[in-house]
Amino acid sequence: MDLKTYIEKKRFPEAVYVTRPMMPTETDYYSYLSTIWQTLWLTNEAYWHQKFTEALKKYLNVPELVLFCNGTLALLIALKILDIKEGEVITTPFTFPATPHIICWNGLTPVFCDIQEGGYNLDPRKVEELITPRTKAIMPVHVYGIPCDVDAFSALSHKYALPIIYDSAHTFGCKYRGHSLCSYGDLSVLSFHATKLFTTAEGGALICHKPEQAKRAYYMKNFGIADEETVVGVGINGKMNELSSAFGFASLTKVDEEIKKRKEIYKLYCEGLKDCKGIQNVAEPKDCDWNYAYFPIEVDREKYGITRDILFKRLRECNVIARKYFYPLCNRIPYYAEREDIPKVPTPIAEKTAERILCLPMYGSLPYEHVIKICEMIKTFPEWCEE
Ligand code: T4K
Repeated sequence: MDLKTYIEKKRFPEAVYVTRPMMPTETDYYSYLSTIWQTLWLTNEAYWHQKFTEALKKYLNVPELVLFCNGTLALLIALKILDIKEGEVITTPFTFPATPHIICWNGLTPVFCDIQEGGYNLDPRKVEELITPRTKAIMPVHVYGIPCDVDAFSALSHKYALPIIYDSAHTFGCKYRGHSLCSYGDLSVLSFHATKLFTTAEGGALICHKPEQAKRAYYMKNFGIADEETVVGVGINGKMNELSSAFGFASLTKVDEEIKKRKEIYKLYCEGLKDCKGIQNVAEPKDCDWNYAYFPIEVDREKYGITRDILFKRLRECNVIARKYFYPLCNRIPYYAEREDIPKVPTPIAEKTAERILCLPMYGSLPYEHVIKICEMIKTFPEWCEE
């Protein structure tokens, strides 16, 4: 059999995407929508916004939570409420571009620091080496919902009096040492985008500990308006609407079940790939109730026989839409690479990881047979795929 015949034989008839959203039941959602039709309140912190905020606070067990129309605006405002006028924010290049972008939107300079060896998160020891009087904050990302070294970042925060803002976009449902992962740090931001484990189509939330910070964030996401005749400062429109809030409220009861299903899929992948030389998957993080939001693998070309990019291409040909989260690295994006004021810090671990990473399909409704077939494909590709 030649490669073409092999692919034709193996190909899924329909695309198997990297993720699919967890939807509320139609009955729940439609019944909740009737409130919107009755009241004609579509946005501006109405009924579902309030219900959803309270339900989320309870589910996540966090003191203060402010809803947003997406995670990026929540990140933008998180930095904004700290009132940093100029300087640098140390962050990771191994993230979605939203992370460094919002540092720039705040008029600040991102400094990209390398990630941990054998991990995906910002390395606190390397961060410490980059701290200077220009450093104003640290913004780590809990990549794939894997907890950052929160103790080390907290120690840095105390030692240098620097706020820690976690990009917790991937962490919904993760608990670390018994607490929601998004409750760590000074400020923390969740994303509820359609590709996330828990979604409101577009959406996000800022988690903080101080009521006055929540209040500032609330004003800032609402044009700086405090009441009909009072504008307390410059704001933006970052509000979540009623349709999204009701969607989130209706989905909340399904999250734990979704995580359970993903855990089974995680186990199936681990079993299916365990004897596959050169393919390494992520171990469950310690002290963590994980959310299994992603299933990243790393491809070691020497041991596996073909590169990540060839594997990616072959999977595409077979209708498996795996994704290179996160390639290219943010410090390789021309805008950042060419900005002369951004220190050119070597990030060899992140470089290596970005060349090897591939996220396989992972979502609760992914059929087990698909997982088994994808594992078989990955195991047998090197025999069939010349570079
Ligand atoms: N920080 C981090 C670390 C992040 O990962 C993100 C977002 C943010 C901050 C910003 O948060 P938000 O402002 O977005 O709330 C996606 C998302 O657009 C992005 O939200 C996410 N990270 C990033 C990791 O992934 P794409 O370009 O991969 O999305 P797309 O449209 O290619 O979708 C991927 C797959 O998901 C599709 O192949 C099929 C499935 N899908 C997607 C959509 C939109 C669906 O089944 N239904 C859908 O409606 O960026």
